[in-house]
Amino acid sequence: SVEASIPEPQRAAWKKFSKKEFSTKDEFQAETVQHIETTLARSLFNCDEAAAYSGTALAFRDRLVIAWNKTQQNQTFADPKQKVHESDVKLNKVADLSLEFLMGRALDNAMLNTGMKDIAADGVSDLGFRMEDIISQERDAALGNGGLGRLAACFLDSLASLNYPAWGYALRYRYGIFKQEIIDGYQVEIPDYWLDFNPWEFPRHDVTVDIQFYGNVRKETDESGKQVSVWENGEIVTAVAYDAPIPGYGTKTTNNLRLWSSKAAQGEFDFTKFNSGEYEASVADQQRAETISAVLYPNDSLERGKELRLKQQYFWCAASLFDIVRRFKKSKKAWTEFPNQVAIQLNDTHPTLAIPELQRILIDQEGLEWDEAWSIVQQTFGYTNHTVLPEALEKWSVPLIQHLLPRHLQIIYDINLHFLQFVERNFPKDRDMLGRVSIIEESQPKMVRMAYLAVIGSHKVNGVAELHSDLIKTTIFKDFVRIYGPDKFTNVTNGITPRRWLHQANPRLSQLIASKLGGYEFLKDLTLLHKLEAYVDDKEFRKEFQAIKHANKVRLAEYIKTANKVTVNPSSLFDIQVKRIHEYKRQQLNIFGVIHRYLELKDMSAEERKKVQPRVSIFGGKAAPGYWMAKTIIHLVNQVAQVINNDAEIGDLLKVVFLEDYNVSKAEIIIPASDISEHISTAGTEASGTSNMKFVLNGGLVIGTCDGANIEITREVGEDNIFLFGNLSEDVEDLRHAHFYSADGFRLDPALQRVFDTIKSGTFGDANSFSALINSILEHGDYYLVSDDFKSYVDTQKLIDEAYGNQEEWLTKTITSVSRMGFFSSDRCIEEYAEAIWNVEPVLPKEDTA
Ligand code: F58
Repeated sequence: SVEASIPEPQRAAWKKFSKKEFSTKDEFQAETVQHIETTLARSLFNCDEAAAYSGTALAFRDRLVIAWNKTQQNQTFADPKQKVHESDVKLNKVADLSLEFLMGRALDNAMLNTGMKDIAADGVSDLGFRMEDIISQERDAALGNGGLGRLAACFLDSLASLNYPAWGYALRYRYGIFKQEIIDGYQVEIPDYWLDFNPWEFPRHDVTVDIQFYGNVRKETDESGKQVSVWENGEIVTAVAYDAPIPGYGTKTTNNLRLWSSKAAQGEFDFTKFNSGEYEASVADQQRAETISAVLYPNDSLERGKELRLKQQYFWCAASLFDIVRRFKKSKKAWTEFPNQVAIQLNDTHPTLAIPELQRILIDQEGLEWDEAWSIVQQTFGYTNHTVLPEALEKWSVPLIQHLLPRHLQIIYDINLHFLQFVERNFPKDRDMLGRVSIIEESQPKMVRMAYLAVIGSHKVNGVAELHSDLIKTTIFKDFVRIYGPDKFTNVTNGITPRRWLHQANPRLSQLIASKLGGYEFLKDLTLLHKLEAYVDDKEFRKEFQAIKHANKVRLAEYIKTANKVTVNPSSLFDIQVKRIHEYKRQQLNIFGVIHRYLELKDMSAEERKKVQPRVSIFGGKAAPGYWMAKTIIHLVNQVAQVINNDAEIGDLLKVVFLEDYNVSKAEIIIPASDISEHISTAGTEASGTSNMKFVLNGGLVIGTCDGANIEITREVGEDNIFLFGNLSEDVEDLRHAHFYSADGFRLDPALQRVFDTIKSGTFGDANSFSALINSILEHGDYYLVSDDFKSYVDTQKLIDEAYGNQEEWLTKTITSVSRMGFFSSDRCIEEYAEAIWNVEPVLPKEDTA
């Protein structure tokens, strides 16, 4: 039962020695030095920056743990004296199931969220170190691919900051997203073994779950004469919990991120083999088990249907659900209470197996009837969709699921049967409908459509920006809107945490804002930024705002100098596109635009060149290892950089930089330094985008298509403060069609033709390397509409050069935009989820009672 384990008479002794959170510089230093000397066994004669980081991190970890323990205790069982109703007993109401949490570094975040950074910086300085150097010793926790994983991380920050009782659940990958090296202009992938020293995690060797795979299903009749299914003879792998504290900003609430690690189940280690000298065979099983959580899949869109990926998904869903159910059962409540106590949010379709898994637990293990169980399941889950790209929609082959999860396949078929009967009753005249909406695709082999299963098993489905949420209703889930009605579908426009993406990444700007708004309250209520608009004409404020932007650009220029050995002038216009490399995100459009700019510069006389706005085009991002076209784009960017940066005639007028190994901690340096950032996806393809929000919040402007959250950013900042271009999503289909069938053929803009001719002439190295890229446009239908949008893109870039020429007006645009970004806080998202999907209230931290 949920009871504290120390009996009352002994609690006094316990409390006497119960550790307090440090709150002064002296206390911080004492903790840090103690950790360096004892935990790390170092002395003042061999304490390097790495050791100083470790000591500081351990001191902060201790501080977080104290708050974390209290939070968990407070959220799990309320003080009986204060308890009014039984329903006051809260479980972890929200479980965020996400295969990815792209956390980045934790120390800086922990210091800022606890409000202890200044004290700690002062403290380490006394000990002979600079805080910046210490912070940069930490490796990123890179357990994600891109936007989806980073969104989950922002949500954890907001959930804790808003005092929601919430846990994140994911896998403890031994290898996060690969490290990218650029060698001779090509991407090379290096494994990211990040766990050498990770002070932020707590192994919970006592919190384990045995997970079954394979085996067979037997029907049997129980004592009451009821038919039950028994799943048996499978292979068992154990899930071990590793917990990491998630501190809220300006609150004691510290939530939990639980990561599951796989290991061989007890008894799996074959002692007889070991004894008879077959060491290799005896450890083989162990290694096979550990493989499950070994590595994050680095594909950011294409679904590849690998068995190990499906194993990861089930392993993680089953362990997390077991954990949630175990805690619920301790409360001894009736099962009908489950959806009132627990809300489970599915971050994309990756955790969809949690739906048949919960149904299995309820009917096979808890003995509920199908309908009763199914109603609980549906009320429990919410599903967030992040893409409409057909190649990204998950499908798993029926034979594979049959082999790996035989009982789940039966349940999926039963879910489908009930669902199709329901559809048939309601749409008796529409026979085609059944085939269209069936969870099972009648292909060869048959496939399970995970998105349909997720829609059917959830009570709410949401998209991540207005346009995207409209699109899912008219495309991939059109039939489901007819079946369930429009209310099942909703929108929650994405957001970002202002703590990391303003306060941490851009401390000087945060401080300037605080000085005008009378404190840091805006970090908790970002809508307060609107008050900044009153200062748009304030000379002092403008000067400081501009100086901050310049300083951030100087910092990035220094980084570029060290990393790329390229000198860029910080007074140039910094034009940045950093995100995963993908054809739909159209880095190719950007680099073609750069080549076009280069050709125009080369055409100019020396006199004409004097009037040109100097520009630095900065790219960064990883390509999925098997995505050749994306790798070709990276190669082209690097080749173009090589030529342009070494063209003495061009000098500072144009520089091109590809930043290696883009990740969260690099984003924190890159984003505050932009003048323009590029969000130029083919209309209708980028579900939301979230870096667009980060760039504008840091005083940059956007060049973008009418896609994803760009549309809502435009609505907030005003059309004059964003550079929109290109075709609209409603015209995309017709344009694609016209590429193949238009009567007057495929006509290419002459400027783009010239860009292609230049590439083909070998200016940027072997033309054959880039033929696939050009042919995808000229020969294969230009699916991403690069040719259709090229002219509008380069014309808009011209407008940007002109606008940037008027620095005063530019500054007005950027300040105005920052002040209008209040809507895009992830706090707003979380409140929308809490209200419209989870029906959950915050649990305020209790005052210290010890
Ligand atoms: C991204 N999806 C969307 N997927 O592309 C972006 O528009 C949106 O802002 C963001 O989600 C947050 O909603 C995305 O990042 C992945 O990386 C998946 C990783 C696992 C395989 C499938 C894609």
